[in-house]
Amino acid sequence: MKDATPRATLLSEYRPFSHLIDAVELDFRLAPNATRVRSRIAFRPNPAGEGGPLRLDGEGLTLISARIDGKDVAPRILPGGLVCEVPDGPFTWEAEVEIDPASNTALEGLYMSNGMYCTQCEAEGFRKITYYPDRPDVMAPFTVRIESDLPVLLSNGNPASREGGVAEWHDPHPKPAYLFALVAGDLVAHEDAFTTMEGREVALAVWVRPGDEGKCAYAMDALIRSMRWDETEYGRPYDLDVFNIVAVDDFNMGAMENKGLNIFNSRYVLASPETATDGDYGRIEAIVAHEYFHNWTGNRITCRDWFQLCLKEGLTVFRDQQFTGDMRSPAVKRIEDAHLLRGRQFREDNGPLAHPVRPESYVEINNFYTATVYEKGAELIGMLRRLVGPDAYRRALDLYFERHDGEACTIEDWLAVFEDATGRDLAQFKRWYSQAGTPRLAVETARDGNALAVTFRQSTPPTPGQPEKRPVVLPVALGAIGPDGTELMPTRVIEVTEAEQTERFDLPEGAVLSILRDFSAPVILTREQSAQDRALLLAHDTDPFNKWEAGRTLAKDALVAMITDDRAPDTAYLDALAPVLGDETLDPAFRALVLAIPSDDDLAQTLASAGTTPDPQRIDRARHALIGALAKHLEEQLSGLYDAMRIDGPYSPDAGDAGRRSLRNAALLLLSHRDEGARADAQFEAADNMTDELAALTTLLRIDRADESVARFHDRWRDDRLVIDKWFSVQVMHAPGPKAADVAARLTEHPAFDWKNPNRFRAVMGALGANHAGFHAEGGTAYDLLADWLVRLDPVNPQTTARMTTLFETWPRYDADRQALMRAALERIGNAPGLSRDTSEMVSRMLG
Ligand code: 0A1
Ligand code: ZN
Repeated sequence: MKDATPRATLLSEYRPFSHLIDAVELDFRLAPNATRVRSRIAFRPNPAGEGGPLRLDGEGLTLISARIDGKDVAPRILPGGLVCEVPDGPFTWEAEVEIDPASNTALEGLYMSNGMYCTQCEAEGFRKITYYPDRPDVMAPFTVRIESDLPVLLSNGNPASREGGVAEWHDPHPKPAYLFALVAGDLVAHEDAFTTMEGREVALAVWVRPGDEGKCAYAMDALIRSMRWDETEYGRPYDLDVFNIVAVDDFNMGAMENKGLNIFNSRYVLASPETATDGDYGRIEAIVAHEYFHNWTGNRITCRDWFQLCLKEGLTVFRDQQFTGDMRSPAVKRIEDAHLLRGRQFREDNGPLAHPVRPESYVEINNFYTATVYEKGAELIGMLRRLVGPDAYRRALDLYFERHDGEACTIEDWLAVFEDATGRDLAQFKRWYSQAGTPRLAVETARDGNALAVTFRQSTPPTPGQPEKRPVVLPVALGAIGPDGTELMPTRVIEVTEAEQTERFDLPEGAVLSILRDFSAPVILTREQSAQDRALLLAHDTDPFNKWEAGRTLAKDALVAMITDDRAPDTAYLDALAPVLGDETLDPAFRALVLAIPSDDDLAQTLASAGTTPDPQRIDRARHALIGALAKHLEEQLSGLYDAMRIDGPYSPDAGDAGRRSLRNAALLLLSHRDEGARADAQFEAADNMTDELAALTTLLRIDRADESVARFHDRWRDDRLVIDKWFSVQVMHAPGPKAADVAARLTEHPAFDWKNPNRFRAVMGALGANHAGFHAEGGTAYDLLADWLVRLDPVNPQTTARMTTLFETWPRYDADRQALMRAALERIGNAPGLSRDTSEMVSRMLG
């Protein structure tokens, strides 16, 4: 349990809990300001524990009564919980507490959103509901009784009874408290059913507020496909008679995998063609799958302690990535994931917040739901799979499920199943879990008679608390293309394990190596390569990731030369792009990715890691100039694509149509630099779906001709909260740099700016952070605006505040003036009276 003064929790200090729990019964009498929670818990001593009194976690609870084996007791109440002397053997603990869900703006524990009760218990929210050992290694079956006048009363597991205003639920699967959930509200269901491979009939429901029931079909479809996929790909059937999903408007994160009762941020459930973009549909599919897959990777097998978070998150992200790849295009998915990893995780890994995939210390665990734990964690699973092969991977997973079902596990347990299933020693691989930072992989080639000698040098820069790094295991997938474009060497995987290692390949003069195919390891690859060789790979690489990567690197090289040497846009790059865009054998979604220009933040990161201080204004200008040049150079082709990719007929969110729209809308954006927005104006008027409507609006914002459309969009969608989030967001995200802070400040005065709603807050402030030229505009007004709002939000919602402070994490990249301004903003947040533990940990880590 925690003290009032923040103190770090250490992995090395893990001790098993003193007791085990055989059964938990909870009884809720719901009332907005005075909910009563009665608990009855059957404890017995844990043979692996160290004895001593019973210590239960609890926060913000009013204890009404406590009894042991029916006799009143008077536990000692401490800041983070209570301590009570208990019998040596088994005993029953009973307590009644009162809590105030209506005043719970932090959205952890039991809270209210639009008149509905809901819970969020991961990571340590259950202690705000009742006194309990709120740690993932204490697992128990739960029975829950809910008393309320509200028509829909839900909890985990299977429904046991429903009479009058009382519902009872029973969850037979032992679970940790962080998977507890309760929902009560005036909700309507979109229902369906699923029969598992074992023949179990499962009733499925997506619960939403009345009026939203027409927007649930896609989430339900994604759920059914996820259930089937987990059976066919991992042999994992569902294990209860019901599976419920609830959409809630006020939610700190994306969604939560509570056993049998997933709770979602409504933006990841609700979709209709008119209101959701292709991107929204894709995210709904992925997140529904992610939460569902947690049923086995997270719930049936959970984490021993929060340091092991990547055990469930890395694996579940990897599984949802595989799922999306199977549902859509594996190549496009891999590019998108690698791109996201570089944008978010490399940014984290190369700044003051760098931490290992399995951290060893935290003050507030909620601050460690990071891109490193999730996305880099998933990369580690992908590397393991690549190293052992898909068949051995499947055997190892079968062993994992068989050996550890019902347990709370560690990374050691996870690696042991791979060692046992494959006979492979993973001692060196394990460094990936403990060593922070992004490895650099430098590659040099030399002729050696008939062979090509390829030397790999790996190194990882120091990160906070880790000055020295050791070599890691890098699966490097590579192949080679001949000067005429034919493949000379199909993909093979080299294991780079040494700091320096040379491999020889029998390849003729002129062969062009394609290295790190499929982005086979999460590293920064550095390599001298001519623009000509890159153009050859862009035209002919058989590996889609490296084909895309070649174009990307050409674009970056062109941009870097424009930024640092004031060069004109490189026509070689523009010429190399044309044949790919026109290649009709290529998936339009892939072509759209090739056409995307690296973002300002990506360029800033590229410059910084090459030792150049990024200048946000110059980056912005160069990017604009390249876009202008591209539009001019390829105008005819883009115009042809814009027409050819048009879809006649009703909207479908499937990958094929979505790909066509993404290519068409990428062309639209470029063409707006030639037609002054004429096509975008027309598209904005004619669009019958949100993807095209929003793309048109964004395009008009980018060329600063959107005033009228912005007003029209608002009038059209004023009653749809999720669309209005988009309205807030795009205006800030695409405002011209110097205006962004003003636009954001003006929007915070809009009557619809409900800043206590995390989605709305992020729509404005997250967008400000994402507008690179705007956030880093001269004078620091954007930094100040964000700092003001974070200081205001912190007492209301510490978790969201702490997450949003990461917009400042890149401060060390910039010039002395900006560094000083960003640090001053952080210091101001850090000095706010009564600052939460969440935010103060983030600020102090960033300031070092
Ligand atoms: N486990 C969820 C995400 C989640 C994590 C933390 C939360 O509160 C601190 C809430 C949700 C997932 O991976 O989807
Ligand atoms: Zn997850």
